[in-house]
Amino acid sequence: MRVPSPHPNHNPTNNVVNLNTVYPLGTELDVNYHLFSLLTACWSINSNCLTMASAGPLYLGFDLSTQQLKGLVVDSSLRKVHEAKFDFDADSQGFDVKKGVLVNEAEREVFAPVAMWLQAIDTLLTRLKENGLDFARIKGISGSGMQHGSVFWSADAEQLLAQLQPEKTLQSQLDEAFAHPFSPNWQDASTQKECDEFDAILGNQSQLADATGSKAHHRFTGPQILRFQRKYPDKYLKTYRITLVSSWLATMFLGKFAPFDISDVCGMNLWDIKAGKWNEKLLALAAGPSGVKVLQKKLGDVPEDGGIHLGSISPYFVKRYGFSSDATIIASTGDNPSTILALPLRSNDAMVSLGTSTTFLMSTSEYKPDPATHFFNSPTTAGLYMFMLCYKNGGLAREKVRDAINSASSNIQDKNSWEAFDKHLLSTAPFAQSNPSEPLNLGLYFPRPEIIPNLPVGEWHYSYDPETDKLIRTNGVPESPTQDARIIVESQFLSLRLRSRELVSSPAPSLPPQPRRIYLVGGGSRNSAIAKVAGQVLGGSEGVFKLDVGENACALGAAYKAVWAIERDGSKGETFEELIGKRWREEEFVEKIAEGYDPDVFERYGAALKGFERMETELLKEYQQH
Ligand code: XUL
Repeated sequence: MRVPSPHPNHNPTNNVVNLNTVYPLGTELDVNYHLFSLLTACWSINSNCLTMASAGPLYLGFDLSTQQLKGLVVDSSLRKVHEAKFDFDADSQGFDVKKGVLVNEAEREVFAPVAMWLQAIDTLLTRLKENGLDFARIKGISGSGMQHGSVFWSADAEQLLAQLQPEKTLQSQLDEAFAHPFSPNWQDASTQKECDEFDAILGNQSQLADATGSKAHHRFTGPQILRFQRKYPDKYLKTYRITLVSSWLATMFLGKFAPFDISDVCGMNLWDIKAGKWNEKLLALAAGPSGVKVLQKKLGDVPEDGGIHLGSISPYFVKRYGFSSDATIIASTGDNPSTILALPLRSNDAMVSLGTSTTFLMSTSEYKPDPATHFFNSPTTAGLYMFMLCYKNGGLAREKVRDAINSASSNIQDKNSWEAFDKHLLSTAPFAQSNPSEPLNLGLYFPRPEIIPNLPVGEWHYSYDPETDKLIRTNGVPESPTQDARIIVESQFLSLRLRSRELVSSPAPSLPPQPRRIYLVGGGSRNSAIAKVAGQVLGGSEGVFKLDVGENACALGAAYKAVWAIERDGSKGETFEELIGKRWREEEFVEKIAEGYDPDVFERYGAALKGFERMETELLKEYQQH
């Protein structure tokens, strides 16, 4: 059981030390940060200070995602100083991957060659060196790995890692380090049978979600291990250790096996979050004939502290790239937990990633698991959890409506323009109501099979009267495709509101429960019309903000985690939110792009939730019968 943080709701913003202010005696200042602020100021006034400032510590965050390995370096003041990437499709040699993975359609398997990631590490570090990075200044290294993916290491691995010769590449020396050359990817869908067994073993999906934070999912590591040990019994026996992608990264830099991270371990369907230990029944299921003890040994321990210092960097990197031998390896976490570390996200703040798919992330002290959602331990702060909703349909579904609007108009030259979509999104009344006494228009638009709710490809429309609770199936919105712009965006945000409403609290005594701030990331975050509707549906008492870090959120979160782990004041139990909150320069990193909470319209969307939920339930029943 993790000990709750003393300050889970600590307000970290507006806490940056002002160099022109005389602080009263006894004011608690972060000494390290203060020093580096002074150095930075000094650097701009007097170039003689340059050597001093440029000798400060640096922190390296990796992001090993489906399509690339990225490395990003920040200083103690969270300023980005270097960045490089290795794109698997474009840069790898000898691997015939598409979008970073290999696919076996017949079994719905998706996996990545681990050797390709080894190639990526050496090339990426070479690029950072060419970029001018002085590796000797790196004090801490952490990483972000795509969640759920597993790596199966052989019994020779640790010896091979310990004997790495700096004049040779990792790829050329670690051939024998893996019991299986591939890592199952989060897009893999080969484990339906295993998921059914996971969902059943504790009783039902809700009980599995209560214990592990999620019902069984194809991509989760427990069902993947179960399938692996059945499909490859010999390789399973030869597997000495299993890591996640995140702990694989930490292992590589540590030169010996790194434990799972306290947050990423929750993406396995094996870890009992409340009890803070492995669930024996689930382990026994995944382990098969060789038994729980054998699997537990392959999995290793899970330290509670997300900022744990795992040890010094492997000599390979010291000799080959010039890292200092005391550069410390910090536990790496999953890409979604890492994303919430790209800013000092407070309890009751929400992050919405508007990419090809949609992800909703919240930091919360409430643990309220449900089969439709995910809970993970916070990657840094005991007593906090990360709540996650993961949709398959997002940007692509909106693009489909955009394309229909653009094709219907002969005046639109640029068929990829969002101008007409945005215009109709804002000029159409909420629910495309012609007047407030008419029923509301609701719809679901799924060009890809959806997880939340579990429905096939399709588009469905309903009208709903909140006064009478009457829900009727319709053929579409009155004016299609223009009004679809409003209905699809409302639909996507209504689904988020429905599923997060039990978690949000009142940001102020006079306000209804809602997030305090909504941070948008990903491609869709550039669209201020979508941001406006996000605020209307979801609220956001302080507004809707765009986190302007491009594709860097995960790597940045990893680098910030390293800053916190090394520079935190252990004697005071300084939390990630406290330390990063003090150093984060809000005006540089985020931009307010919409007002957020609007009382009248917020209430109208609230009244529609019952109809929205009924629409989903009706469709779920209809499709379960098929
Ligand atoms: C989350 C998930 C993906 C991966 C890859 O459950 O499967 O977001 O983490 O990004």
